[in-house]
Amino acid sequence: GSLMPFPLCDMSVSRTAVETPALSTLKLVGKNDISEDYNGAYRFAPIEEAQVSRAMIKRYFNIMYERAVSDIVIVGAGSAGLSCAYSLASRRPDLKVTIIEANVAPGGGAWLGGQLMTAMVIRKPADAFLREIGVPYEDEGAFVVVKHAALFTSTLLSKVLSLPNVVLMNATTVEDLIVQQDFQGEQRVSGVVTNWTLVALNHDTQSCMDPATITAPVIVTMTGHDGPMGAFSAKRLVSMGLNKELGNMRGLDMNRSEPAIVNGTREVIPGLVMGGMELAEHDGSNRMGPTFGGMIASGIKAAHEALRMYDS
Ligand code: AHZ
Repeated sequence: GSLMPFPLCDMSVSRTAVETPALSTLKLVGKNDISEDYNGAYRFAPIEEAQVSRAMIKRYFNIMYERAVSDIVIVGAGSAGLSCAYSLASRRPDLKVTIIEANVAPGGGAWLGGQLMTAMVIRKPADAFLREIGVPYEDEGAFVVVKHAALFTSTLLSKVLSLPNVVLMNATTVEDLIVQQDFQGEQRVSGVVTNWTLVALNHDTQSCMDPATITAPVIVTMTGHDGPMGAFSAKRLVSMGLNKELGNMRGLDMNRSEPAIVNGTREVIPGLVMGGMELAEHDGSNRMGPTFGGMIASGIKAAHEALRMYDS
């Protein structure tokens, strides 16, 4: 039989013309075709396989097409990147905020507290952010405790993804930075080079699997401390000669580390804001271990920086 067309849907990001069959050809689902009867008569609306594929394909590629030019790109959806995304996109619904996350699962290291334990510690005054997004906690004086880090991360993620101006492309790696020279000869980061992570992981086994690009006037990099994926931009700035050397993350000192990361979150080279634990590798500041107020506040500071740059 001929395919049933997909229903027309409200696509807030569709600027591309997607061929959608005329409404008149829609096979309408009658009341009798479906049933939510749990006594053995549950019936789904009829569907054809291609409808499912097309429902995903047209959205995914519409998004890639539309976000090839974004307003602000955030690299890394850990606690810092997600806090930045929420602060930015909730305050500025006019901006196209695009998050690129290498992993399938967004959230970075924020699904657990320390040593695979579940509670998440957040020092004051960063607890204000928990009230803003509606995450309950226990007050222990100088800090608060969320009963499970996953409650923080899943709530924040759902708030971020609910914002109509946010796009999250997970399983997608930033492989390089676009660096252009302006009229004064100054080098400026003006975009990111992307590939599907599974492709990026296979550059040694397959030849020439070229990437795509996303350009934006402001890039925020929050890829975490060094590891298999982390500190991406901090390391690339050094290998490109835009920074002499990595500062390298220092040993743990909660009291020095958290304010250093928050107050140091800034435009490290034109067009590029760096924050979260990636900044510890860039600046050579301490790590803080399993306390997340610094990541939240660094994300908020990065949002302020990004807006200042965008609006200037
Ligand atoms: O997958 C990475 C993670 O989700 C992602 N990422 C890294 N490189 C990427 C690339 N392209 C796209 N090239 C990339 N995505 O970035 C995310 C970083 O999240 P994270 O949780 O690792 O970093 P964060 O700075 O948001 O939070 C750090 C949390 C830490 S580490 C620490 C310590 O070691 O003492 N303490 C805290 C609170």
